[in-house]
Amino acid sequence: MFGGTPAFDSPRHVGYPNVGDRDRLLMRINELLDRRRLSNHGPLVQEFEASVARLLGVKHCIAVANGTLGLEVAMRALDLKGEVIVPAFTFIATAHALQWQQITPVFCEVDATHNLDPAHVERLITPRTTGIVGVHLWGRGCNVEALTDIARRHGLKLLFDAAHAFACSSGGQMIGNFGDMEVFSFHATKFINTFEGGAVVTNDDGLAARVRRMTNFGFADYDVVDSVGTNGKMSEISAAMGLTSLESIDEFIGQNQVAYHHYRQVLADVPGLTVMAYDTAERSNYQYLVLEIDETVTSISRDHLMAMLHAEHVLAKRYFYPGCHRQAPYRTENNVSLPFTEALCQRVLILPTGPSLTDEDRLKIASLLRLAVANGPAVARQIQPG
Ligand code: T4K
Repeated sequence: MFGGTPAFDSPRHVGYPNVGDRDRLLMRINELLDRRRLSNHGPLVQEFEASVARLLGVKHCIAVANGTLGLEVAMRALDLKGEVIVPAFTFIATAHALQWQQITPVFCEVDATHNLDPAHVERLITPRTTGIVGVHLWGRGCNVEALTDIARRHGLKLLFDAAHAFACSSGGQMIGNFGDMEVFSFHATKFINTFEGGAVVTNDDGLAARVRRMTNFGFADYDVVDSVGTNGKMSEISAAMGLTSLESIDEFIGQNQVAYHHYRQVLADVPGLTVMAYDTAERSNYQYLVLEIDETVTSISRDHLMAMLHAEHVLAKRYFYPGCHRQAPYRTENNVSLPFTEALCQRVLILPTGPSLTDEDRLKIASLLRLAVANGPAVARQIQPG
């Protein structure tokens, strides 16, 4: 940033993928090639679905092509329409999945947990509201109890976007068992990945049957179509990756946990930076290192810190800036004001994680942040506006 060479000679990413045992993966790929069964609910997808259901203790798992499609299909299976309440602080896919089906996303505040604020949810309910979509952000469970109670009292459907929360628990129960349905993402950057992929899980037999049919063009039988459907199927090669990833799940969690605690330790003395905590009473996948920056202490903004890190090839991300309600498709002239979310969007920074990041890398990233905070105004002056 000051004219020297960057601190890292190659980029350090948020979401560098976990890959399990390569030989096991290649063996599965060779076998599926020999079988010539590449898609259409083949043996690997069936095995993957059974493994996910077993791990979560949930009755049904339907593997899908990606998490966004899983959300769309789940919303349709639940017959959501009109207005649906959704957090503004989430990946844009949560909102798009509604809008894509002409359902109006009604953006709601999150609270200090970064998850839906139940009191605000209740205030947003109108006669047009048909459901609530909670997001277990960063793998930390929503206030499931309060949301379930609100949904029950108002006769609303309750869906959870659990894209971040695979292998996490809430109130001691595995995420996947809450609401009417939950949807996971197995995108490359997720804790368990299938290259691209996702899963809809539920304990409701009827909903599971609907989702399965919808993801297979509405086929009820060999050549009988009884409803409108789409192609949401996961491929065999994706399931091969998923099954291989699942075999290393304990290793992935262990590595993430070690990295998380190391980050906490090396960042502890940097004033104004708080590392988001995971509840030790719950199961967590420790996939995200979420920093909150208090600019009144650091005297350098989150954006300037991020620009400094980028200049040093540390590709930190400001998820989910500026909030879904402020992205072009959802921005209106009388934009809804969500002050807590908007403030959060100014102070959150996600640091690189993943298997390739070493102790030395984390130490170096912490020193860069320490240096920038100690020299806030000078560093900020060095950064081009915008
Ligand atoms: N709901 C929530 C709450 C979500 O967070 C997401 C997805 C969804 C729903 C939808 O699920 P999917 O339809 O995606 O299954 C990423 C991911 O693309 C997205 O899946 C994820 N959330 C979101 C939070 O993050 P970007 O645009 O921030 O990052 P991306 O994909 O460019 O990857 C980040 C970094 O990871 C890259 O700079 C490089 C590294 N990377 C990425 C890929 C794909 C690799 O090293 N290798 C790779 O193969 O969206």
